Amino acid sequence: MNVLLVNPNITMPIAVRTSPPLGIAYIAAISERMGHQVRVLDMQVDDTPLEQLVDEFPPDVIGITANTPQVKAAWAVAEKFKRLHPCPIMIGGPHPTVLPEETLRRSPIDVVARGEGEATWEEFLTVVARTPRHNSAALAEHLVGVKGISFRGPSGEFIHAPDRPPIRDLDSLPFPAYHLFKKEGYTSLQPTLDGGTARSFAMCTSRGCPYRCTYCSQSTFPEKWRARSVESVIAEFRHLIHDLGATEIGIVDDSFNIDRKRVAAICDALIESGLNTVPWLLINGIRSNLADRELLAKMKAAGCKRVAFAPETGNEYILQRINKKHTMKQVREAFANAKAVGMETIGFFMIGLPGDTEETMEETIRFAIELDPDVANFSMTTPFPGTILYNEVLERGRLLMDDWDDYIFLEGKARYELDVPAEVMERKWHEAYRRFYLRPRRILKTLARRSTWQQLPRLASMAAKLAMPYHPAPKRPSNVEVAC
Ligand code: B12
Ligand code: SF4
Repeated sequence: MNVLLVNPNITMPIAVRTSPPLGIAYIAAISERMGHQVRVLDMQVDDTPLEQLVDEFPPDVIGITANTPQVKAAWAVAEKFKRLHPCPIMIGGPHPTVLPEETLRRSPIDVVARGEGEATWEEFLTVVARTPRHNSAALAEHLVGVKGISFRGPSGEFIHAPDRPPIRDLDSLPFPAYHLFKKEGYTSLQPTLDGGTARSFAMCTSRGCPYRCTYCSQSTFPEKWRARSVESVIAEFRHLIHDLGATEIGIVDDSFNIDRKRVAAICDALIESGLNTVPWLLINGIRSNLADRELLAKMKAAGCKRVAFAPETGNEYILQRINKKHTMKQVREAFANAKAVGMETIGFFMIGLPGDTEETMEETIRFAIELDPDVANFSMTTPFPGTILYNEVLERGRLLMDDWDDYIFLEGKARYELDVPAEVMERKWHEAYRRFYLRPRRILKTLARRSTWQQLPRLASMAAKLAMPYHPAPKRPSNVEVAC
């Protein structure tokens, strides 16, 4: 069959094209392993008109991925495909996993894959291959028994099959099919720090997260943490570097360092095999409570150039409220350890967490300045559907977003009101960036980086926005009932 996989476009306040999306790359690899012809349309870097695409490659089946801000674009692209070239469509990703009925109601998409998608997709392709074309009743009939999906039954009712258990043996998965993506569309993973020229790939060495932070969408995916073997991870490093010419690798695991021995063994193997010459970055925060100096030194020797930690807040009480399970002391030690071994650091902070007041947000800003990472990222706390925070806001707060398109947290707009007014969160967000980046020492440090000059227009526009005095946005109506 002709299998088409789509990453819908999304409008971000700044360009974040980095490496090919990993979820779709895995789904593509599964399709190829089954012997199908596969084409990937990453609409974030590829503007091939859909009419031209279906002429060149008429799909027998389409798979679409969607996080929350992408979901409306996903519905729109599905509509268009159903008009141009009707065929069965399955969607997966963090948003439809949490709200499958919404997608079935608001789009012509036939099936939602909830959670990890590889095995579900494999079974779906088998079902599609044996179902007569344009026969949706037969498709629904054949889908009975497939785990981890939601779809409509014969009389339009929603059917939610039981969850699919997490994939136990991650080594059994093929490597992501990066050869199907347009390499020239992607930049360095962290262009603000590295310029835009690296050939970058994302890699996932383990899946799942045993923590349950109240604001995090991963807490809606399997709790069980599973890891690939050291051999499998090294084989993928080798493949990315030798076959695909990777000059940078970004590890996206949710909990990369929860098994210290495994990380040490991966590092030893990278050093022994000489693969430690290509830099790798931890683009998702690793656990601060498990980042001892010895381990970080080994990671540095194995090629790890930069590590991210997620202190989130500078207040112990808020840390407990969000169930972060680390302390500020552990965060201080983690940053000190990383700096001591010569690694660059990124700190993820959140403004407007539940329980935050003007004073605690001030503590967060001061903590960021004290830790002084190479990059501090201040996110406006955004309640994603399915999270504990989302439910708390619906119960006793006010959502300030009209649409799923608004679920982007790179901008300084408050997303909800719970304990403090939106204006205060927005002012503190602006202040956080201004006070962190516009310190004389920090300005000199930024000017000394080569990437600053390579990324000058982007940085200048960001700096101009942040240097402007803060003006509160006009008051917005509450939309608690209709989140989108
Ligand atoms: C790396 C990453 C990024 C990178 C992306 C780089 C890249 N090359 O893709 C960057 C930094 C650009 C980024 C940006 C954003 N991200 Co991000 N990101 C991640 C991260 C850490 C890893 C993603 C990943 O590769 N996962 C591994 C793959 C294998 O998993 P997967 O994508 O979920 O795919 C599996 C299933 O979902 C399913 N599936 C997915 N698609 C499909 C399709 C079909 C047909 C099927 C059958 C199955 C299926 O099967 C896949 C394989 O099992 C995740 C956290 C996480 N652990 O997933 C957050 C995460 C996806 N990001 C998130 C968010 C919010 C964003 C932003 C919106 C943040 C913002 N700034 O506002 C932007 C959106 C940017 C965009 N363009 O879409 C949230 C999404 C929450 C939600 N409800 O939508 C997550 C879950 C983080 C979190 N814990 O909250 N992100
Ligand atoms: S924020 Fe990190 S540690 Fe917390 S649940 Fe999400 S992935 Fe796990």
